[in-house]
Amino acid sequence: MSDAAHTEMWEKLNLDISAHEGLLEVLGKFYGDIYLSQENRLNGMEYLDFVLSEVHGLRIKEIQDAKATGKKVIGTFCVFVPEELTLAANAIHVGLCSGADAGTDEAEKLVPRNTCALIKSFIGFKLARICPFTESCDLVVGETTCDGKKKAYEAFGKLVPMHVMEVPQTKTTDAKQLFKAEVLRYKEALEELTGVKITVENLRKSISVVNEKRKALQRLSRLRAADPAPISGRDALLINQVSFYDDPERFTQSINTLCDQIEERIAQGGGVVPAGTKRLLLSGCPMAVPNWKLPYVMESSNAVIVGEESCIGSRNVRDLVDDSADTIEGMLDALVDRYMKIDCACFTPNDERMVNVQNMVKDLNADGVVHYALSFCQPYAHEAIKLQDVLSQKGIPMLSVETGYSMEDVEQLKTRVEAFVEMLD
Ligand code: BJ8
Repeated sequence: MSDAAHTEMWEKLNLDISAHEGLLEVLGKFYGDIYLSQENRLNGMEYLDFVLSEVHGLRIKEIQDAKATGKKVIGTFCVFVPEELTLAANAIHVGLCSGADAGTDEAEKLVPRNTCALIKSFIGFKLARICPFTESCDLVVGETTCDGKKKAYEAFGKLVPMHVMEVPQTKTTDAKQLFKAEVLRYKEALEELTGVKITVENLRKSISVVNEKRKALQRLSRLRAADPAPISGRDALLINQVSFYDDPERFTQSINTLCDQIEERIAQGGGVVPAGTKRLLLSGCPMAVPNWKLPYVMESSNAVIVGEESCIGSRNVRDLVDDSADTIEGMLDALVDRYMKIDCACFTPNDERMVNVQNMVKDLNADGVVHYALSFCQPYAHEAIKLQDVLSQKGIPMLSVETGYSMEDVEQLKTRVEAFVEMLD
């Protein structure tokens, strides 16, 4: 696509062209510094580089072409919104990034200043008119997870067409029934929006598509247990980020090809860093594009990230949907069972997460955990204290970090992470 064609498409989407250009420029520079400067990257990463370079270009063009044929686009902020239902209704499911500061001053007129950067970001992106994904959405689906999000959707719902799913805060039988009713309500909203009835056939197909995507990501995760680490944490995070907005079947195929290359590299004893490099598990809040600050700091501190215990990581990938049901009712139950296994800090209690982090440390041979909470995120800040306690009883070192999207604290973070890595020796 030519630059002029890009601009014409963005104008049709009512983007603020000069603000959007500024965003792409910063993103390109950031990507060059953090990603393209890496050594020993696998050839398969070229696919990810291409997807990212065209994320506001070709992918948006594909989406606009699909919309012209009548397809609808659903935007989401949380892994609780079942992609399987969206795809069964022949709609496109995209995660709306929220990983950079933009339009913050305007956003702070709608939500309190002490709101996490992720929430301010999705409001700011909309107000600043710089996200072609947000502008392409026919429906944005929110969810009642943390207080910050559920209250922010009241203001956000005035800016975009919005559907809010109620996500319970416990995992009792009654809570599961409530979530099932919400899954049903989402199914009905999709059917009304798209005019497509969700049937056993189309839901079976979409469950398979999403399971295959998760299996490819599980495969990638398992391969990262090797020492030397065959892929950097930054690249693995990017793969997980891209999984939220690329076409799912194309994505699965590309990641399986990449995994073939990783297997070859492991068989030859190769890696992205020398064997014995300190291995860290990154755990906590989701990291949306282009929130790469902390991974960059960690991997510039003589360490490599071997897993992401996060919604842009294991929390979105760990569990598959049981595909054995052959009625809509059975399939919806299977979806509810799978989604209610998500160990988000919004649940209380949320003891599964404590166990899952320890399992990841063991399975990925991690030397320590860096816990990441976005500033002003209550749920993950609370769980950081609990996790530190649980891990210290098991002799697993943990560093607790609270930060936002600004780059002001990079040096300070680097000093802390370097000291932590040295201590692992
Ligand atoms: S399932 S982690 S994607 S809610 S960082 S907005 S929690 S104050 S993102 Fe999340 Fe779904 Fe849970 Fe995952 Fe609130 Fe915290 Fe901000 Fe957060």
